[in-house]
Amino acid sequence: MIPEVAYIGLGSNLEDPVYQVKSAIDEISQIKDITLQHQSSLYQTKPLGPKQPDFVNAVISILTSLRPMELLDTLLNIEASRGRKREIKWGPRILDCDILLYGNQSIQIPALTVPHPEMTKRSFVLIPFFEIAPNFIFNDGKSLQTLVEQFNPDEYMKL
Ligand code: PH2
Ligand code: MG
Ligand code: MG
Repeated sequence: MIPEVAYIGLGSNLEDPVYQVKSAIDEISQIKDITLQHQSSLYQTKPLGPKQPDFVNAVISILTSLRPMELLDTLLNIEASRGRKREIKWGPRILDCDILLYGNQSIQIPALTVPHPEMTKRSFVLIPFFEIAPNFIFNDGKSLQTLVEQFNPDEYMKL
């Protein structure tokens, strides 16, 4: 299979979030069939959802020959290995690894929706994404830069 570029969003707000995100990036980059291409800075971000601690977020791009569901399983295994349990929607979590984009593919199956349906609304995704893909244009023609300019800088802080 020809490798595809995929973007992954990482987030944590429990049990040493900086460590969780950094070590998840290390773990992902060591997987056979994945080559890490770019990694954003880590950002401290205001929580979306119920009251909870601030998050640490980052976005990486990878080159991978794993199919989307194989990549998803790999990421879910990494989350589970950190002790992540089923939790309340949008609640606190030790580690969250979301597939944001997988090449140009549009995937709609119960287990996986790509592009990530909420990504264009979330500053904690788009700010780090913009750092590693400043010229990115979405399929509807909107530039990432235009979306990023609408966010309030109080919602995030580069670490
Ligand atoms: N993830 C959530 C819910 N809320 N807020 C921030 N700032 N960052 C996240 O990664 C995040 C969130 C559910 O995945
Ligand atoms: Mg997730
Ligand atoms: Mg998420």
